[in-house]
Amino acid sequence: MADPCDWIDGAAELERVFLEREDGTVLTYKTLCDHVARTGAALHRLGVKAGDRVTAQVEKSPEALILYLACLWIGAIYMPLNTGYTAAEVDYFVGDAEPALVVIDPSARAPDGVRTERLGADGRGSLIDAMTSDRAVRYIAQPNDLAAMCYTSGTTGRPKGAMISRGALASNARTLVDAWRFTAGDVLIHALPTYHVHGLFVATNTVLAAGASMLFRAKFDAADVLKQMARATVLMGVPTFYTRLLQHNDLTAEACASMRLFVSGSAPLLAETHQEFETRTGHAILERYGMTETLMNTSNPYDGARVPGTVGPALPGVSVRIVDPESGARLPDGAIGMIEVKGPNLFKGYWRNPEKTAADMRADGFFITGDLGRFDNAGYLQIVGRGKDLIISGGLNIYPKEVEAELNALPGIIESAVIGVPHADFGEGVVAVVVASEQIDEDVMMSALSTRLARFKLPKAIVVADALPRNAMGKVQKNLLRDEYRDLFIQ
Ligand code: MLC
Ligand code: AMP
Repeated sequence: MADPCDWIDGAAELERVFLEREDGTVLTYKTLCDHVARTGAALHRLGVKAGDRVTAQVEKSPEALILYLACLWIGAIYMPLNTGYTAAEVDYFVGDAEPALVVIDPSARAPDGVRTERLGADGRGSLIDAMTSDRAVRYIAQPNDLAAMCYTSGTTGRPKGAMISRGALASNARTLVDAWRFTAGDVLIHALPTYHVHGLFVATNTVLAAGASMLFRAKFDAADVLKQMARATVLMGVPTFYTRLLQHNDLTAEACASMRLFVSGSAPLLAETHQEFETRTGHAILERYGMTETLMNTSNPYDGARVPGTVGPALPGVSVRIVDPESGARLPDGAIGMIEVKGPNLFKGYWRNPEKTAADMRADGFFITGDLGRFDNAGYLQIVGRGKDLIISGGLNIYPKEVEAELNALPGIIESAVIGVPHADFGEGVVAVVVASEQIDEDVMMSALSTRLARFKLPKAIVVADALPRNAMGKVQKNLLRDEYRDLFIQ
């Protein structure tokens, strides 16, 4: 059985480029392997052992990727955090995960009671200073050993750590290399953040498993990505990447001449975006479907029709079924129901939360995704909605309950309902509808929220209402609110 460290070990003498930085300097596979083993030794000296969690809230940099791989190298569990999280949010994650080490930006406040090292966007900091010429030996791993812990919120409660095994990472990367025909000759434009599954596992691991290269960008910038396309072969992105690229007149078939593949995921790609992109460039975007807990589940085919509005058939080795959300009974072909998934890609459960793990798994090993879908006649999955109260904005998840709890805690707010409505740039935009007992200023609410919640979770609009619509059971009818405010962010 393959292990992610095989990608490192197998490349120790390769002079081939692993990544090119924005300043044009490169990191070869050989140097990558050397730095991974030396960072592993530094982690050991800092007290990290196999099975320990290492939390990283750091800007995107090659050194941050080396930290991730060094954790795998010594059998530690990498736990990336969105750089947008506030100190209050980070305190919760650190308290829950009890890491042996936290790595943060030089400018960030250190959480209490845990060993902390620094790593900046420029690849410098105390973590790097701790490196010597010592090299750690490779940890002898089992496929079920944990590789990473990624926090994700369920429909209820606070975010939970999804425990992802080494076997799941290795097998999913191999599956994607084959499905998307990756070779050592590929050059990926890497413009996604590296603290979520998409940029860290789908993009980076697929490149590593193929021995390919990447053009490593600190963040997505449409004009820059357009320029890089002349030297690249693949782009992976969230739908916002594609809607922003389409706003550029320079997006033409000629500009994409060396590109062979555009992949979209993490949020629904509008059929209009798919069609407009194909008309402008001649490329049909390949849409796939995944989750933190499951890595990648389905993908439109590399060869064959890539159908807009679908996420394609199950990937090889993955089983996907549609069931009645209440009874769990299998539904006939074509019916809409809960999407459930099983395969080597599945996570090992939620960290220290066996109740939630059990609630989300069927007895026969299928994971209940919370997404609603149906299979079309060709066996392609269509995601038609979500059974979970979740907003996906620019590929980032926002849990309405979390924002509502912060709003409800503000003085003068009686209650609130947070919804997602169509947004031209982010797909969905967050709107908060609040009922207040007194005149309350939007700016005051926003600045209070911003000390508690990451900026991407903040409402793009707050509206004050006399009351929230409720059904006979007293439940807030968010569908009515979504209808009322559906044109707020689109003309
Ligand atoms: C930034 N902002 C967002 C936002 N990103 N608001 C809502 N949703 C987002 N996604 C805020 C900023 O803080 C700023 O507010 C304002 O919106 C404008 O920011 P911007 O400069 O336009 O944003 P930008 O930095 O360009 O980022 C947009 C983006 C980025 C789409 C490029 O969000 C991004 O890279 N998204 C990808 C996320 C991702 O990797 N998801 C994968 C999850 S894994 P202010 O107030 O600060 O001015 C997963 C599994 C799977 O889902 O299947 O892949
Ligand atoms: P996360 O919890 O961040 O891993 O987000 C996973 C969720 O993103 C899934 O449960 C889906 O709701 C959504 N998602 C991922 N890919 C797609 C896609 N191609 N189309 C629609 N939704 C998607």
